[in-house]
Amino acid sequence: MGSTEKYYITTPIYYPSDRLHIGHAYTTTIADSLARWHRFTGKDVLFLTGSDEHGQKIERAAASLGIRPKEYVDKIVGTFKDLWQKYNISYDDFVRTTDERHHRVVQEVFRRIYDKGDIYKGEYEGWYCTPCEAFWVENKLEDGNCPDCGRQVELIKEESYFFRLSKYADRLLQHIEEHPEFIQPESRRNEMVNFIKSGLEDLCVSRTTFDWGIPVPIDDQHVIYVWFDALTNYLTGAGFLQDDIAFTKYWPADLHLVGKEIIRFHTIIWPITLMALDLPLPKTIFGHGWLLFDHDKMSKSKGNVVDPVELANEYGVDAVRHFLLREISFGQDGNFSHRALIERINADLANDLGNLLHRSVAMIIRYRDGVIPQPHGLTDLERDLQQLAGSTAKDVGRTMDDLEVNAAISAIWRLIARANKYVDEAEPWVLNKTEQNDRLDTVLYHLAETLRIITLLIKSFLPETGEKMWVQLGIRKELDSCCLEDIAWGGLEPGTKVVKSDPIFPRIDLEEVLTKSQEGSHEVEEKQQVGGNEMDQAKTVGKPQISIEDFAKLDLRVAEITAAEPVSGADRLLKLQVTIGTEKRQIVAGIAQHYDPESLVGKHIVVVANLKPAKLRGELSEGMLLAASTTDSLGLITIDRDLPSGAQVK
Ligand code: ME8
Repeated sequence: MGSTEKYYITTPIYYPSDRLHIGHAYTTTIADSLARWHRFTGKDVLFLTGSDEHGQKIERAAASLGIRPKEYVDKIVGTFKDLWQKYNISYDDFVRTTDERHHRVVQEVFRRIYDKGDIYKGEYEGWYCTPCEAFWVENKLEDGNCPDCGRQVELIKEESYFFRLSKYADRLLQHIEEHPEFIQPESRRNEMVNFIKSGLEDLCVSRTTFDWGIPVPIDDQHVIYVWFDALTNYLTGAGFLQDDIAFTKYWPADLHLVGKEIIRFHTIIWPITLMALDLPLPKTIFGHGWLLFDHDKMSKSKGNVVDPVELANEYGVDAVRHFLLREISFGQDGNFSHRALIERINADLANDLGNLLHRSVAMIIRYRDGVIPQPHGLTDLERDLQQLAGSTAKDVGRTMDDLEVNAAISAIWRLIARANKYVDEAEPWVLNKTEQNDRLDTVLYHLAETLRIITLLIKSFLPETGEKMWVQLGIRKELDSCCLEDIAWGGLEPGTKVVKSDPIFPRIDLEEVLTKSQEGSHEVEEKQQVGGNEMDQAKTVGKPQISIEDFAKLDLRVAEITAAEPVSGADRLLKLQVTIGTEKRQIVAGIAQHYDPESLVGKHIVVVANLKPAKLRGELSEGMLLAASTTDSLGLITIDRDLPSGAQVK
């Protein structure tokens, strides 16, 4: 009994001083993926988030609207919960610092430390940054402003209770030295060690000049300092003084995930509070980097705050989650832009993952009536794929343990890329045409089984996508009931019937979206000038030379093939539906003997877009695709980067 390993993970509790932005969603999505992954590996997870509702900042925000603080926070906290629901954040508990249970814990913590003699009464005279709710001594200010946020500080002078941080400085340094995993990443550990070595002042832990806070239990003229109150939420959420069994099980926390600007509070005030209470310290405090907007810090005053709700409504929750998890090297600052988001969606989700699923399911339907066949003998191709599927699961486990979330996603995408390559190498359409039935069975099974494993790996990061993929694979067992052991190769039962659905991630027309948005107005189309000298030296291979003006008459464009089918009665022709930017066209091409229609969908090819339309075997052809050919072979001209359809070829 009780042998299940536990994992206790927390996010910061956010200030309800405003609506949350994409930066808050960043921290919470990472924490959610870690929580989901650890549950998947069989651990008993406690995932905590919440809201930090007291303090001068909130009191002022409410006053500016002429309402009481509680009324104000109640409204905003509702928007937090809606946001987390939208982002499928699987938190187990949400602590509001205005909760009665928390109130009791904070007062008791204060009382115990006071009784021990580590909190004493004095007078504070110094600086205070209200946006950060932080005290500063004069010599730490930068140009007279808050060194953390650069904003104006206020001089305050009031009676206060002080917490003897200085008494614990050496013990804390020793703990940091002996536990390299305690503060991560390493750069932040070094910063904190230097900070502590420069000398810790005792900390003011009460205020008297406003009253929106938890009263000091021994002196109701004072309210408890908001950070002392807020940090204690991690004890409240674990059941401290309320549920001894839960608390014994979950404490200490395994991971406090926070942004780098609040690592100081978490690695100095918080561990010293726990030392004063004789409680064990959390295993790891990770201070991640900031998400910037177009390389600039997001802030309300700059008007560049990205709303996570609008983003999810526009692109889908998993598209945004994927971007946040994959794009930013965990621990470092990262950048958000609409262009980067759309490029990720198109490249990773629509192209790599979406196409793999779509064409695999389509081929199983087309060649095997939708029934996943029994595999037969293996070739090196299958052995390679199976081996990569196995090592990917291990890589994801290792990188998640090392808190390298973006590396975990990259590992999954390497498997997706390998599976796409496997389709091209195994050429199921050729196997079908040449009736190599056993081999086709093996290939189709391997595709479906790889997709099953990808689904199990992906579901911690992109939960809605995982569900959609599971439905298409037709697997009966509930996805939610699957665990790490189910990842072993061969779990997919032959005979399972797949279900055809729409593509899970339609491509987004980047140029269209960008020209609509403000960001797009900065994007000036680059016109490349080809120097005359270079052209003079051009040699022609078989045809007479042409001028650059002759060449410029051709409107060559990137087109995406969205559907392909044979033309009845014409064994050399395929009828392709393509998109060129926003325009849909039909092109008839003589490539049927070289390409199976199924293998073409999703490809980005080059077409002559201004060729006069013509009819071929009664079918309208509005353009011509470019291909290289010899007498017995033909290859389409494709694009080696992810460029949107409609892009000019010149
Ligand atoms: O600091 N990029 O709350 P807060 C990445 N109440 N993460 C960001 C971000 C950005 N641009 N902006 C915000 C507080 N965050 C206190 C915490 S905990 C006991 C008390 C995330 O509402 C990041 O996790 O200001 C950061 O630490 C947190 O939101 C700050 O949220």
